[in-house]
Amino acid sequence: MLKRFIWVGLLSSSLLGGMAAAKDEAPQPAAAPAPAETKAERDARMKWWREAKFGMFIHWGVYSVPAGTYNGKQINGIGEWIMNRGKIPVDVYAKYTEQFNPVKFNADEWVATAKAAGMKYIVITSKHHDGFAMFHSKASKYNIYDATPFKRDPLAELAEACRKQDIRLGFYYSQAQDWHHPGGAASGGHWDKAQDGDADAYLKNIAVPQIREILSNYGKVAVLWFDTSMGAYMSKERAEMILPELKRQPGIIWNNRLGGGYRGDTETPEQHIPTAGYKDRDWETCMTMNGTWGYKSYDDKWKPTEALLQNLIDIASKGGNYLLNVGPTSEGLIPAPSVERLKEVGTWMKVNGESIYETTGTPFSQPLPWGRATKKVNGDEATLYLHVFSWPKDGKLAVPGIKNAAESAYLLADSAKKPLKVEKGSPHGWTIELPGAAPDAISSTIVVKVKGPLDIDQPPVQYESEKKPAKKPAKKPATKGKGVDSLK
Ligand code: JFZ
Repeated sequence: MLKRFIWVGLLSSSLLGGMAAAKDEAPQPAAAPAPAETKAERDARMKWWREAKFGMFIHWGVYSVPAGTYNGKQINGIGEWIMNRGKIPVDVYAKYTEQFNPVKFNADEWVATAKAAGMKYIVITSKHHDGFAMFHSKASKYNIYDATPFKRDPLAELAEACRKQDIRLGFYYSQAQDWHHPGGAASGGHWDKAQDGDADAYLKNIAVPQIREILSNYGKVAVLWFDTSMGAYMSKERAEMILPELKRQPGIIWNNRLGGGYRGDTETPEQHIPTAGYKDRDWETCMTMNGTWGYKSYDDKWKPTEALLQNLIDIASKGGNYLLNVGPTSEGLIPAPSVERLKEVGTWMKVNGESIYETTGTPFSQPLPWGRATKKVNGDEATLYLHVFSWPKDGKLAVPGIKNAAESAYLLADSAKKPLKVEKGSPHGWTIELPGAAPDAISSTIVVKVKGPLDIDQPPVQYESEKKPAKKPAKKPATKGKGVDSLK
């Protein structure tokens, strides 16, 4: 009896610990589905995504009309949650559609903005938790084509622009939470009788048909980004009403937030960068540029370009992707501070993109005091990219533990590739001699070519997914808009 008690205690504390470590991700699967493809097939399917490294997240919907203010009051939390946080009645919120006329929306410009920033793919909200479809849906009139003066289908226009500019397009779809259609789930529970209804009917008549629409009517869809499974709401049976629809897009990549025990293709750490990435799992950190996903007129806590760029480099050095968000206005414009920052990121990427795209994570298991590293390994040859955030004052960059000889080294910003002197340390490591001034104020890249398999004397790395469960489960911060996916 006692034995069993201890066992249960251990089990639940390790479960909780595991959840705390993976706090932003969907609950781990009870039973993962049998792999339907070989590793080689999976690698081929994931190839473009793994090489892309950098994408644009777009949260755009009717919430851009209230833009954070309801009844003259600023509503706390992330902008796209205003209906829930403000407990706005369904019919009152639906009235915002009358004012939603984003005539300044220009799909070509949005895609060009993403492309110039160095982004390779876009993921846009086709329907967020507020239940409003940003496309011409036949399954519900509550969509931008039928319910607003705009009378256009932004997803169709974006799909066309992405095709023209060679950018991959993906859709976010809130499959469980829907605060408009009867039977949809709502974090914290329904606040309006109009939301009550049969969940299976909601799945059958709204979510599944709309997922079918977005996967059928817009050409190639590269990514399906589910969100907030709402624990028991998205049961295995309900998830399996949705899953067959994915077959409409061979090669599609989907994330770990469907629910029902399905892990999907990608982990989705949100608003943070894991300390060492995930072993054997693809992952993508999604992040806002200010404090909200959906537009809020008064949120101007913009992260400096330096932070955005160093995040991108940090993520690449850990083998992940960066899905950086913009929240366009109800006029259809990406806020100027976002555009400005994306331009600056693009300027850096033009020079340094080679050190990000198609790279894999750092070969060093320990943090480098001056910055980060990425690499490309090609058979018996490797290229190391050393990303120097803090330029050494004495002009000497210490690279610890490496045993390989450096064949050549140069600054990526130097088109002449003037060789840098690399001195061998004892017993291992290099000292690279650098010019006095950093070529880039935020991060300068040094390219080092190496022969033979990389050989570094260092302790083993500990991945995010291998972390020991905490003794005590970390208490979840009671921040608004957080902890939703882990709601059971
Ligand atoms: C979800 C959405 O609710 C939010 O509006 C936004 O779309 C974001 C990208 O995803 O937000 C979440 C989901 C899960 C957690 C936190 C916020 N979580 O598990 O901590």
